[in-house]
Amino acid sequence: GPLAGSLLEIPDTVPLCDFRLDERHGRRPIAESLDPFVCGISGRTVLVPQLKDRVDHLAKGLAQHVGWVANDGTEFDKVAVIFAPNTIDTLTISWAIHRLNGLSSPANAVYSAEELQYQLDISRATVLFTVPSLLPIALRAASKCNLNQDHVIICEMPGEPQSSKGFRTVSNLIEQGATLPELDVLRWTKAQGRRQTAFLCFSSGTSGTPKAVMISHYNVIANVLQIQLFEQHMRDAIEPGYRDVTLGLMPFSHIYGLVAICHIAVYRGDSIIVLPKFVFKDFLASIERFKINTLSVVPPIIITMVKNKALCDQFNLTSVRQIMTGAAPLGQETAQEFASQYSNWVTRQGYGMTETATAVTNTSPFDVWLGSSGCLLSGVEAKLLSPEGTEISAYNTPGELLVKAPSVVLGYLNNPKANAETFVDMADGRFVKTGDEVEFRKSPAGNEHVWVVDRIKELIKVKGLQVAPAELEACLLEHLAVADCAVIPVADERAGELPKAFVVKSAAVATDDENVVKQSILKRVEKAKSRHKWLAGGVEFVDIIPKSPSGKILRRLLRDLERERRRD
Ligand code: 4UW
Repeated sequence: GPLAGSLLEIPDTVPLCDFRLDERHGRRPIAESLDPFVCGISGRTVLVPQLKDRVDHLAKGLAQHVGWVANDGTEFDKVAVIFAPNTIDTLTISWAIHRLNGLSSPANAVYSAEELQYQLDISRATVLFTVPSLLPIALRAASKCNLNQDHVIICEMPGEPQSSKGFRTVSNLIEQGATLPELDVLRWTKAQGRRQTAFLCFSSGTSGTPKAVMISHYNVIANVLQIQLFEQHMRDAIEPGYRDVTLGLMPFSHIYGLVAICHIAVYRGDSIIVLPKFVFKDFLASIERFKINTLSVVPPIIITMVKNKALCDQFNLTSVRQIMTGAAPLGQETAQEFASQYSNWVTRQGYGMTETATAVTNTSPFDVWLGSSGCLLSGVEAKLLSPEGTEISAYNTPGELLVKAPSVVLGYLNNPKANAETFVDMADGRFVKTGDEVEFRKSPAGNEHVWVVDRIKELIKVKGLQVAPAELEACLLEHLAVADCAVIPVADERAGELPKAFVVKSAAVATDDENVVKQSILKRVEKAKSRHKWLAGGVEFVDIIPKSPSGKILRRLLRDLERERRRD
C-alpha cells in the first residue's frame, strides 16, 4: 500500500553538520546548485557551497574566539544558546557548533530576560548568539548568569543595524575563520554517535517546569529519514525531481521548525523561505512572491485563513500543493471548513513532540482523513495504556500513547526524576510517555490512524507553543497577594488554549478590591514572561486549591470543572 516502507539503516556516526552537505560520510551530498535557505524579506539566498563554507569558517572563528577545542569529547562543556528569530544563518550557527562537537540550544525569540536566563542556566551555556534588536534582553540575561560579554555574538538580521558596538558578529567570525587551518573531520564510533547530543531544546514534558531535552544527532537523522520514507511516494507521484519550496515560519527554536521543516528540507534539497515572524499579509505575499508549494503551520494560522478568505483571495496562492499542521489539535470541523475552501490543497496533519525529535505520525495525501493526526511513521512502535496501566488493543478506545522509536530522545539533562517518570523501560524496550490521550481508528481506506482526543499531561499549548503550568504557578507564588494557586488551560477559538489561574489570596493582602489585586497579579506575569504565557484565560479567586493526599495540585479536576462550567 501507499504507506508501506521500512527503515533500512539510520547512520549513527554522522554529525548533522555533514549530513547530506558533505561527502565525507559516504552519502551523496545534495547538489551544489541548490539554495536551501532563502531570506523571505531580502530574497538573499544561501547556496550549498556557501553554506558549507560558512559552517566551516564559523566553526573555526568561533573555536578561536571563545577558546573551544574542536572535536574533543567534552560535549557538555561547549553549549551555545541561539536567541534569535528565524534567519538564513540560524542553522549555519548550529552546525558550526556541531562541527566543534558542541551543543546548540535554541531559544524562542519572544523570551523575556528571565526566561532566557533560565535556559542559559539549565543548559550551562557559555556562548550566546543573538540579533541586534534582542541584544538588551540577551545582555540582561547573560549578566545574571555570569556569561562572558565577549561570548555574546551578533547574528545579522535584515532590517536591523548590521553591527552592535563592541560585539563580534557572525560575519566577523566567518572572516576570521576563513584564514585559519582546516579542522579535523569529526569521527565518532557507532556507540558514541548514538549518544552525541546535538540540541538542547526545552520542554516541560508531562509535568513540572521546562527541562533541557537532549536530542542526539542520531535522533534528528532518524526522524528525517522516517519522514522522508513516508513522503517519498507522494513526491514521486507529483513528478520526478520534485522539490518543495517550503515556508520557514515556524520558529527554528522549536522542534517542529528545527527538524520537520529545516533538517528534512536540507536533506532533500528543498528550499526554505525564511520568515522571522507571523504577519498575515506578509505571509500571504511571501507565498505569492516565492511560489511556495508547501506550507507548514499551526492551527491558529489555519483558523486565520478560514476567517479571512477574502484577504487570502487577493493573493495568488496557486503555487501551494499542500499544507501541514501540527503542534496542537486541529478541530475536525475547522479542518473540514478549511479543506473545502482550499480544495486543491492537500490538508495534512502531523503529531509529535520534542521528546520524539518531532514526528510520530504524518498524513498520506492518498488517505487524508480530516481531524486525524495521520498514521504512524515506520520505525515507530506504539502502545496505548489505560489509566490502570493495562494495554488497550481495540480500535476507537482512548488511552495514553507510549512511543518507541529511533527518534525518542536521550532524556532530560541532569534530571533523573523526570527521566524515570517519562522514559520507561518495558519488556519490549524503552518507551516515552506522551501524556496524550489518543485513539486508533481505522480509516475508510483501511489504514490505522491516530486521533489525538485529549491531553492528560499538565502542558498548555498556546498557538502551538508550550506553556508549563508549574512555571506560571512559581511566578505567581512570588507575588505577596498569592497564598496558593493553580494554572490550567481554557479553550480559545484562536489560540487553541489560554492559561487561566485559580488564586487563593493571602491574608496579608492590603486591599479588599479584588480587581486591584488581579491587575497586580496579571502585571507580574506580564513583566516576567513572554506574551503567550500571559494569563489571557483570566484569574479567578478561590478559597482552596484541590490537592491529592500527597499535595499534588489536581489540575485535571480543575480543568474538567472549568470545561463543564463553560459548556453550561
Ligand atoms: N494534535 C494534537 C497534533 C499535535 C498535538 C503536537 O512542543 P512539543 O514538544 O512538540 C510539538 C511538535 C509538533 C509537531 C510534531 C510532528 C509534526 O509532524 C509536526 O508537523 C506538523 C509538528 O509541538 O509539544 C508536544 C505536544 O503538543 C501536542 C501534544 O500534546 C504533544 O504531546 N501536539 N502535535 N497534531 N496535539
